[in-house]
Amino acid sequence: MTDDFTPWPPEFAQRYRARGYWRDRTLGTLLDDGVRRWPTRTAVVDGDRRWTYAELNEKAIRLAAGLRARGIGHGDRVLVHLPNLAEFLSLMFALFRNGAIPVLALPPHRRTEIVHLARLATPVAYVVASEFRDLAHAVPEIEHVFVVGEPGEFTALDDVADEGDPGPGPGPDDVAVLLLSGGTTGLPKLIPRTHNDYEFNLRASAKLCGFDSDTRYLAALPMAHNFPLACPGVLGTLSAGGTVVLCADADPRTAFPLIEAERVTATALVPPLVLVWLDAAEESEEATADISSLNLLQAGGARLKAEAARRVGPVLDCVLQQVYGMAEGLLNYTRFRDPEAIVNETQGRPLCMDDEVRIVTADDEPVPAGASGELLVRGPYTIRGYYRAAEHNAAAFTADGFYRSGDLVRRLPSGELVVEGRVKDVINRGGDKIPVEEVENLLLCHPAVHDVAVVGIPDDVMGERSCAFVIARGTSPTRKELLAHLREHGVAAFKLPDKVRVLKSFPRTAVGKVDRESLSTLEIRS
Ligand code: J2J
Repeated sequence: MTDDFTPWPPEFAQRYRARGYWRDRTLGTLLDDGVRRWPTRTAVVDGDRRWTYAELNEKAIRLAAGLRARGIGHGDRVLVHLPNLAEFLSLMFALFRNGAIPVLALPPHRRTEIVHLARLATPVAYVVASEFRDLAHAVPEIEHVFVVGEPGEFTALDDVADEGDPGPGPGPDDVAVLLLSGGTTGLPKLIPRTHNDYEFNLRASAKLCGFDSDTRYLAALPMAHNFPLACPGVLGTLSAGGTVVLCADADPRTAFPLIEAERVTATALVPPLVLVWLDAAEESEEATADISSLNLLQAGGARLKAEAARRVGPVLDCVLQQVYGMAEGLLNYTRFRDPEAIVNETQGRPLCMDDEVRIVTADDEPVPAGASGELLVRGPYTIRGYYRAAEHNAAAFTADGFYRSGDLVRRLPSGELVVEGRVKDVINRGGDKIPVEEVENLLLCHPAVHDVAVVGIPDDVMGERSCAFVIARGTSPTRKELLAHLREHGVAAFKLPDKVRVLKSFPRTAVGKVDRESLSTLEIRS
């Protein structure tokens, strides 16, 4: 694995062990406490299916054995493309035990993303929900296709489960999961998280958030994302002996009745959904379900406006926690005891004392106290390199191992961070990250597009929406044509430009680059 993964230097690894961050446990053992102490307690609720800890564990072990019987084991990659289904969890624990590495595609991903992930990770198996199982035809090089639900011409995941030995399993410094980066320029990168670092990530997060065996966590966001997966998310909940309640989507009409029925205590949302929940709770006071069991609402993935933050307590009658995180590692949380102004107006402070955060100028010099600059970070759960990306890593990390987040932040004297913008070419559309270059390259393949710049435009609800500025080749293309073109390539719907504007030429910066900032203001003024 060493070509694919950049380990922490030995002196750091030693320190992280000595301080108790790394416990040399693998994620497969995470369920063990629950199984030992509360075998009959409910681990996961998915519609009318309820699995106890013992059942979830047994399913995971049988699946791990079945995968091994098919030759899938330690170090192999398995591309996982599932919405919030209970099988997502049995599969994750099966892979954690068996040593094969889940590569977590997001549910909205389509052909372009799946083909890219397959090329990058060279998986031996694709586990896909029946609703998008046809995508398997786009990646014929993947040997096994396992389907959750109606398998059609493929194998049902249920049929993989087997008696037998799940195999020796991985070591604690092995890669446990490959997460998708939302933070990088160009094509999406894969983020190798080890058992040791991810176990710390979710354990420390669960502790900070007070998760215990009474926690009933609603997975409203797709679990394939780091935030609902491990911050503390579903894995943090299961490590604490709580119950995970799966939600097909985060619409209040789906989520509120579930909160009432399952007495949900905690959940995580992106800011646009916080607004939707606030409006739903305010508008239909009588008709709405009783969501009084909800104690904690985490908001993260994009900047939550202070006005929205202030409404959460009074309207939803729960505690708000802002989470500024990244799949690459660093997590910042506001704390329960923080004054209201901190909770409403900042994105919190680092999870761990050994998260080393530097805020720097474009020349990598530290900014004066309180000034804004790019956040660089290293620490016990922040990666030292992307997977199979040597060239990109040289730019994305400093020589001494700090990850360049691309985020512009400033630090308050009290230590909290405020996210003010970014230096990377990514549009944050309400928490969904749009890699600008990827979309531009697809649009450039359209015959009527001579040149294109995809730019983020400020938006009250989403934070940002995307606008494609196009210089036409011949007749100007319409938005409809361009969207049809992108759909034909099969890209996640959140990457489709919200607007298209045709220009004669692009404004340029002094060095001749496309001036994205003036494009953005051009659209605001129009
Ligand atoms: C502003 N920008 C934010 C916030 C993330 C918890 C929460 C979020 C993510 C996540 C995550 C933000 N305010 N509160 O993995 O565990 C932007 C930043 C950051 C990028 C990372 C978690 N919270 N962001 O969103 O890997 O730009 O992770 O660098 O998808 O989202 O995106 P991603």
